[in-house]
Amino acid sequence: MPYGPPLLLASLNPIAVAAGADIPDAVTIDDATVSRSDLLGAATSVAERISRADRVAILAEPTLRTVIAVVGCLIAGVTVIPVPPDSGTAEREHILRDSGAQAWLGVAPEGTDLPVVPVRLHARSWHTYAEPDPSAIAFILYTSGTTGPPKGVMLSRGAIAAGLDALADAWAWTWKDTLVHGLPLFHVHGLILGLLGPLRVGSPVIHTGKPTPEAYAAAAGSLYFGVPTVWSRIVEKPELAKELSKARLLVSGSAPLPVPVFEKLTELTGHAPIERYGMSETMITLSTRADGERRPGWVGTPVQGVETRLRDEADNPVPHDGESIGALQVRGPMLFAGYLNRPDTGDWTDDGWFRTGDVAVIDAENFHRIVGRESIDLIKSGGFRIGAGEIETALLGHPAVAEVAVVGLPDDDLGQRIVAFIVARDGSSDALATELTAYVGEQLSAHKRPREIRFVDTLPRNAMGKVQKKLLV
Ligand code: MLC
Ligand code: AMP
Repeated sequence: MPYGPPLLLASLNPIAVAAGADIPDAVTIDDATVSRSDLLGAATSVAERISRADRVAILAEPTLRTVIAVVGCLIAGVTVIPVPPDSGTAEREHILRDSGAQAWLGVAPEGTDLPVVPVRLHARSWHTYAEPDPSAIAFILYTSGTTGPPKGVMLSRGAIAAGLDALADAWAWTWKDTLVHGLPLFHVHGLILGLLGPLRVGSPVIHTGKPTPEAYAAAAGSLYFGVPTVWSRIVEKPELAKELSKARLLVSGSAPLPVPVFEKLTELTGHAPIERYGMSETMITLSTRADGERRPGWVGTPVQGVETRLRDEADNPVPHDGESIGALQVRGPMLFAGYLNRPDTGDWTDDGWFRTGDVAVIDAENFHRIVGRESIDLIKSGGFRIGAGEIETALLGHPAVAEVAVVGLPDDDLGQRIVAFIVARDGSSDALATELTAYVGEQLSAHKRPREIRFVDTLPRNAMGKVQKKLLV
């Protein structure tokens, strides 16, 4: 019973849903399961309420209400701005101001100035809407750059459809799968792949709330998504990891999967994990395949429709010889439509390739290995992308902080952990470190809090006065 495009959420095709008594349930989340019919009815009721809006903000808690709100917007053609539920005041205000969100849909944070449109779980409507144009922007996802506040990545419906179809092809993902994950619903991984993917392909999805080893083992799915931190926590609990041997495919992405974790997972589950590489800006462009080689430390070949190339510092081609390192550039139908309000960020080449900011190696079989990031100021911690500049700006807002430099240091669990080197104005103390950590959480969001604060007398600077972060890492 395959579903097909042209609808972005093909498995919610109203005719198929009305006809299909044997269609599997759509989404299990927050201990509630919703059928495709109930999801379509509730989301269409949301669509009726908001169809005159252009852009709405959704506090992206992992709940049924969030799912219904997102689907309602996609039915009505209203752009969604997912807001991290734990975002602090500065980050949330920036997202709302920059995006021009007109209302909160569903739950709203206390003290908001915007109107709040409720999402009623039991309301139903069977009105039908025309499918919006593929160029319409479905989501504006806020993601960190090296400096400044997060930028709004505009993803069109057409890009999302192309990106999901490429993954269905690479992973042989069909409606017969059951996807399991517990990732946040405000980034590409958890939201676009992990929620829209199943709603396009037609496979049920079980969201576990948090991506714990216990919840993954208990969920009994066929397809699992996780960031490397999730997989490394799973292999530390061999009895739980073994439960995943019943699955078809384990997929890792958002950050480098350490080779020992790849090997341990293979040993415990009998499945060599699929690794795939992507960005908020590009969705997933590289992946190993369900029917192909899986090589520890490598992220596979370009997915359907994607081309890649390597460039050196003088913009000359770098050979694809499995050893030479170059800046990775990509192009393909799943790329974003630009950063909102920032037309000239210089991330595109004149001939239309996107500069990923990652450095990579490509071999003769077109297999890719991600070597690292060009900038020391982009940190990946637990799969979250975090700009050092954003945390530094937040910390400089605290009266006790004279100077600060934030870096990512290697961490077995998180890949990198955020460490802030601080020159304090009036002496340092453990209490001040705790206060500063909490202060970042109040301004930004929980995962942007430094894990460690190191008080120093001075920061290493070059002759120009610029902090030399390489000396700190
Ligand atoms: C965390 N804690 C802190 C702290 N940081 N306490 C004090 N100071 C700090 N700095 C607390 C937490 O609040 C929590 O407390 C406890 O420590 C454990 O925190 P943790 O180690 O962060 O674990 P957890 O909260 O479980 O988070 C790990 C994780 C999370 C893997 C679940 O990092 C995660 O969801 N990552 C997914 C990121 C993601 O989806 N990225 C995709 C981007 S899209 P308590 O009390 O709450 O237990 C993308 C494109 C692509 O990259 O390619 O996919
Ligand atoms: P984000 O914008 O949060 O999507 O982060 C994108 C960044 O995550 C990329 O530019 C890479 O640096 C990193 N990344 C994503 N997937 C992988 C992977 N499989 N291996 C290594 N790095 C990855």
